[in-house]
Formats: sequence, structure tokens, C-alpha cells
Amino acid sequence: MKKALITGVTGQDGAYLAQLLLDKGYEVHGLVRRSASAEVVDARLKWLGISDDITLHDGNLIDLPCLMRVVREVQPDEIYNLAAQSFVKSSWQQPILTGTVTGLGAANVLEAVRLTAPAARIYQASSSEMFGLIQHPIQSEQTPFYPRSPYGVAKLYAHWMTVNYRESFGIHASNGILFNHESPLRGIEFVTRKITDGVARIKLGLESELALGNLDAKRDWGHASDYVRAMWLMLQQDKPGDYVIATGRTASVREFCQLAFSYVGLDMADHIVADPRYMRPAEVDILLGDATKAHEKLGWQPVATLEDIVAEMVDADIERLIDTARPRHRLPPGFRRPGQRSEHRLVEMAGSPSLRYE
Ligand code: NDP
Ligand code: GDR
Repeated sequence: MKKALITGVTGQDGAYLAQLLLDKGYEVHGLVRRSASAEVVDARLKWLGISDDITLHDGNLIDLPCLMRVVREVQPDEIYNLAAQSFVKSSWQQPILTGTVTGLGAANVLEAVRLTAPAARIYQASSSEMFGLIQHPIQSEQTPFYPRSPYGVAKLYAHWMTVNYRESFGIHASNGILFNHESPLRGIEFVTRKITDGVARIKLGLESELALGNLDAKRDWGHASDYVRAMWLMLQQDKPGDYVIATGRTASVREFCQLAFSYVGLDMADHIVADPRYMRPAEVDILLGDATKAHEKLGWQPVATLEDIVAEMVDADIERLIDTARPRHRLPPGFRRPGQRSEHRLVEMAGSPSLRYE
């Protein structure tokens, strides 16, 4: 039985990847940082119903001896380094923390592997944010990087360290340059989930407005479950390499809003308000990826369309809110509950209305 170690297992991608690997018969281990709210830290894993199937190890990406201990104990065949301070906007407020975790943390993982399990294969979660101020209208593995945030700079360091460990020590280390990918498990601070949660609240009469920043920014949005499949495929190749993973379609935040509001029969113009707090010191205006290499070498193709993603996320947010609000709020007339998910999942993943990131 193959063994995998996932850092960032409690995040969006970590949860979907753990599910994929369990389905493939892997023994799955995850690194979890200590939290004062231990009862909710595995909420995404519980939502997928896999929390009890994963062995969790106490640890932190910035603690090299701890990483060495975990890697030595587990002796994984594959390591997926997904842990990061991943919220771009926060990276201006916490640039040193972001560099330490997102940048140096990846170097710690590479060192831990080199010193304790050099035959293990490593996946590094690189990002389209490294393209930043784009140097070519469609970004591929050949496009030069130009990061626009402390997060993008930190990811670039991690990316090149991964290439360097591959070339210096012969480690099977691959970078997945993933474009934005979303799902019902996306953190509430990211724009897609903020929109689908906002649409759900407005539809249910809990709120009337949704405050957003730059509606003109364009992203190449895919589904997390499609993208974790690409991660796994990279580590099944005889030779390590770097791959762009993207859908090849770009859409603006405004278009995402239009899709989400119209999905529940609302007009976004009646509800969106511009709020400068959500603007960024430097913006990535547009991203559009060319995943030809992944199509040809990995046989990877995305399945979900943007419309599928919007529908799934809005449905899931409405369902969560209905469940948590049931004792206090009546459903609007004629409203039909989407159904499908089990009761206990909903409460655990319901976002708190008071939790708002700028
Ligand atoms: P999330 O923000 O959902 O998850 C991040 C994970 O990292 C969480 O499990 C978090 O733990 C963990 N983490 C943060 N700091 C530390 C630390 N110091 N030590 C150990 N663990 C830590 O991110 P996603 O799942 O969306 O993304 C996964 C990876 O892919 C990230 O590296 C991200 O930067 C990258 N990426 C994401 C893209 C996307 O569109 N989603 C696109 C391209 C790259 P906790 O639960 O305790 O907070
Ligand atoms: P991004 O995702 O920065 O691309 O990074 P995010 O969803 O935060 O922003 C996307 C775009 O939407 C604009 N925007 C807003 N963003 C947020 N969060 N909140 C708002 O209110 C808002 N209004 C407009 C932003 O300005 C931006 O242009 C994500 C993360 O997952 C990274 O970890 C990952 O590496 C990249 O995707 C690829």
C-alpha cells in the first residue's frame, strides 16, 4: 500500500486530495498545526466524510526538526506540500509570515525529504500568482514570472527551490503551477466563496448587500477536485517536471457574480456595493493558462465548467445557511432545498457572518 503525506491537509485542496488518495487505496497522513479550536480544524475532512480515515500528525511548516520527525516516521512514497499562508490580500499585511511559511516552509519540506526520505516524490503547490503582471497573454511553463504580491514572491522562491533540489540532488520534485480553483470547500475570504455565500444570504433574506473590491479582475477558474487529480498524475510520471494546470477560459469577478446571482434569479446590480477595503496595493489584472503540456503528458483534462462550479457552490452555501438558520428563519415562499448532503456536514462548514476578511 502506498503512503502519502499531505501538508495543508485541512485546507481546500488537502481535503479533496486526501479523498482522491484514499479512493486509490493509499494510506494517507496529514500534517496539522496546533489550533485552539481543535474541534473545527478538520471541518473540511468531516464534510467529505474522511476525517477518521487519515492519520494526523502535529506539526508546522516552519519547524524543520518537526518535519524531519514526521517524514522519518511516516516514510511516505509521496509528499504533497500544500500548506501555505495562501490568501494573497493578507500577504501585504503579513509579508514576513507569508515568506516564512509559503517560501521557507517549502524549503523545509525539501530539506526534510533530502535528509530523511530522499526517494520520496514531492509535489510543490506553485501558483499562477507567480505570473502576476503577465508577460504573455496566455501563460504556459515557458512564460516568464512577474509576481505582484508578497505571496507571489514567496511562491516563486518555493518554486525555484523545488527546481533546484531536483537538479542538485536528483529528487523527484514537481511544481504544479495551478490557476485558481474553487469548490464548496473554498475559504470564505476568497472572492468566489464570498460571492456564493453572499448570494445565498441575500436569497434567504439574511442580508441585502455584498461588498466587493475590483470587479474587473479576471481569473482562469477551475474546480479543486479536477486540480488535485493533476497533482497526483504529476507524481506518477517517471520524471519530475513543472506543469501549468488551468481551464483555458478566463472570466471576470463581475461575470462570476452575474452567474451566481442569476442562478438564484437575482440581479447583481441590486446588491453589489463597491468597497475600497477589498482593493489590493498591486493587482493581478488577468490570468489565462495554457495547460497543453498537462493534456499531452499527463492526459489531464478538467471536467467541471465555470457554470457547474458556480451552481455547486451556491447550492452548498444555501444548504449550509438553511441548516444553521432553521430555528430562526423561514424559507422564502416556493424555495426548494437542494438536499443531498448529510446533516452534520452543514453546521460544521457554515461560515460565520461576522467573520469578514478585508
Ligand atoms: P488553504 O488556504 O485552503 O489551505 C492552506 C493549508 O495550509 C491549511 O491546511 C492550513 O492549515 C495550512 N497551513 C498554513 N500555515 C501552516 C503552517 N505554518 N504549518 C502547517 N500548515 C499550515 O489553501 P488551498 O487548499 O486553496 O491551496 C493549497 C495550496 O495550493 C496552497 O499552498 C496554495 O497557496 C496553493 N494554491 C492554491 C490555489 C487555489 O486556487 N486554491 C492555486 C494555486 C496554488 P489551517 O487549516 O490550520 O489554517
Ligand atoms: P487570488 O484569489 O488572489 O487570485 O488568489 P481571490 O479569490 O482572493 O481574488 C481573486 C480576485 O478577486 C478580486 N476581488 C476580491 N477578492 C477577495 N478575496 N475579496 C473581495 O471582496 C474581492 N473583490 C474583488 C481580487 O482583487 C482578485 O483580483 C487565489 C489563492 O487561492 C492563491 O493562494 C492562489 O495561489 C491563487 O488563487 C492562484
